[in-house]
Amino acid sequence: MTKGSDLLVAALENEGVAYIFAIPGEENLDVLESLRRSKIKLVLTRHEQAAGFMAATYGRLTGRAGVCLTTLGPGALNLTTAAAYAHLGAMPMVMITGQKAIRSSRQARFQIVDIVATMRPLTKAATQIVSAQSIPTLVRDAFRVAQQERPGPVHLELPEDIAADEADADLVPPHVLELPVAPEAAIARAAAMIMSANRPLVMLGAAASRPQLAEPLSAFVRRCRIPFFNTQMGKGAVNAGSNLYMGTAALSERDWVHEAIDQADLIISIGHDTVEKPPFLMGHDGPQVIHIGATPATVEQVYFPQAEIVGDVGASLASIADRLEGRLPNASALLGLREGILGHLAERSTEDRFPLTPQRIVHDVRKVIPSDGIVALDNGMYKIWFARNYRTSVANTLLLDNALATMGAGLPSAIAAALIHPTRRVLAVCGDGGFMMNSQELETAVRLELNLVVLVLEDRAYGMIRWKQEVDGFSSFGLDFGNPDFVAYAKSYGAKGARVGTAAELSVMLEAAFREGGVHLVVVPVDYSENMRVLVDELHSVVQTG
Ligand SMILES: Cc1ncc(C[n+]2csc(CCOP(=O)(O)OP(=O)(O)O)c2C)c(N)n1
Repeated sequence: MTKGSDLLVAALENEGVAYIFAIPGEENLDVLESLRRSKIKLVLTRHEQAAGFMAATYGRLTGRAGVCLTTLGPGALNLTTAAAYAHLGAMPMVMITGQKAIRSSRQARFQIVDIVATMRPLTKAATQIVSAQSIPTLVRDAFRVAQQERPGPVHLELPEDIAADEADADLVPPHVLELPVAPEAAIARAAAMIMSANRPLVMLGAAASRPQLAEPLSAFVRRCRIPFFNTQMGKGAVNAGSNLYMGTAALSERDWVHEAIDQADLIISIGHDTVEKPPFLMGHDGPQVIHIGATPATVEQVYFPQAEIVGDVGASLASIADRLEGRLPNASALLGLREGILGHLAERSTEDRFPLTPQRIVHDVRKVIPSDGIVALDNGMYKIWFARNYRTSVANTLLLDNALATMGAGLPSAIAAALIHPTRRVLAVCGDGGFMMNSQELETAVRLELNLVVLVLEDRAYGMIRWKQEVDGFSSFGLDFGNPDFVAYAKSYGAKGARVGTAAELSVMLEAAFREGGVHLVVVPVDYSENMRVLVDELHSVVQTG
C-alpha cells in the first residue's frame, strides 16, 4: 500500500517532471512531504500567478507539461490568469491544487470555493481526485490531455484526505503518441493550388512554434523557397534571418509587411491559431488560404481557409515539399518587396535621442542577445515594436503572448526560461506597469541564483492604453502613475540595478549585466511619441492596403 501523496509524486516522476512551481498551503502538506523525498525540484514563488506563468512557459519551451501546485481557495484562484494564459496560448501545464478533506471536515466552509468549476472554462479538463487508487491513471491522463494537440492546461484537485489515504495502484508508463497524418488527397489538392499560384506567401502562426516543429519547418522553407512572414507568436519558428523572411504581422493591416500580404494570391498558413490577434484581415476578394495544422481551422470572420491539411504538421510539410521542390517557378514572386519592407523597419534604430526610441531599444537588445538568447516580453506597447523589429534566427527565442496578452507574465516566463536554459542569455522586457504586477519574483530569481536581466521601459504610464486613448481622439486621462526608484528596488532584493542615462548606455549596461551574471535590473526611459508618428501617421499615410 502506498500513500496518496507518494503516488502523486511517483506519478509526476514517471512523467519526467523536473520542477514544481508552487506556494503550498496546509492542504498540500502531505504532498510537500512526499516531494521532500523526491528528485523533483520545488521552486517556491511569491505569488501563485507567477508559479502558473512559470509552469506554462516550461510547457511552451519543452513541449512537456509544466507543473504548478497551490493550496485551495485563494491560492487556487490566483492560478486562474495563468490557466487562461496557458489555455489561450496552447501551453501544456498541469495545475494541482489542494482541498479540504471531502469525506469529513470539521472546518465547515472555511476557504471552500468550487475550484474545479472555476477552472473548467479555463482548462482542457478539471477534475477532483476522489480516491488515492485513481491517482496514477488521472495523472497520466492529465499529462496526455495537456500535451496532445492542441496543448493546454489541465487541473487536478487533490483533497487532503485523499492525499493521506493509502492505496495499491500501479503507475501507467507514458509512451510516444504520434499524430495522424493528413490524407494524400488533401496534400495533392493543396500542392496543385500552390503550383498554380502566381504570388504565393507562407505564413507561420502560433502553432508553428511548437518545439518539435523547428526542424521540419526549416526544411520546408529551405526546400520550397517561398517567402514567409509570421504572426507574433509564430516568430522564430524557422531561421528568420534567412533571405526569405518578409516580416512579422504585429498589426492586423496597413503595416509594411501587408504590402506583401495584399499582393499575395495564395497564403500557405502553417499553424495559425485564431486565438491570436489577426495578422491580416481575410476578405472574400483577397488571397486564397490553405490552412496546415494539427487541428482544423476555427472559422472566423477574418479567417476562413478554402483548403485544409489537417494532421501531423511535420509530415504534411515533408509530403508537400516532396511534390513541390524545384517545381515552383513563381515561388519568389513577392521576394522583391523584402528589402523595402525590412528597410522601413530598420529606420530610427540607431538614433541617439534620449529618452530612447522603441526602435533603438529593440536594436540594442538584439545587439547584446546572441542568436540563442531568449527575450521574454511582458505586455505593453513595446510588444508591437519587438514583434515588428526584433529579428530571430533560433526557434522560441522571443517569448511573447499575443493570445491572452496578459500583463505580469514577462518576469515569471523569463525565470522559467533561465531555469531551463542556464547557459543562454535571458532577458525579460517589461513596461513599468507590467513589471510591478509580478516584480516580487525578483526575490525568486535571486534565491534561485539565476542569470537573468530585466529591462524595464519607463514612461510612468500604462502606455499602450494611453496610445489607444490618443488614437481614438480621447483626452489624456487616468493612465499616469509614479514609480519606485527601480535601481534601489532591485538592490533591496539583492539584485543589481542600473539606470540608462544616455542612448549609448543601454547596450553597454546590458552587456555588462550579462557578463557579470546574477540578477540585474536595467531601467531605460522610453520615448513613446514614436507610437503615433510611426504606427499611425506614417503607416496610414504611406502603406497602401489592397
Ligand atoms: C493583467 C492585465 N491588465 C490590463 C491589461 C490591459 N493593458 C494592456 S497594455 C496595458 C499597459 C501596459 O503598461 P506598461 O506595462 O507600463 O507598458 P507600456 O505600454 O507603457 O509600454 C494595459 C493596462 C492587460 N493586458 N493585462
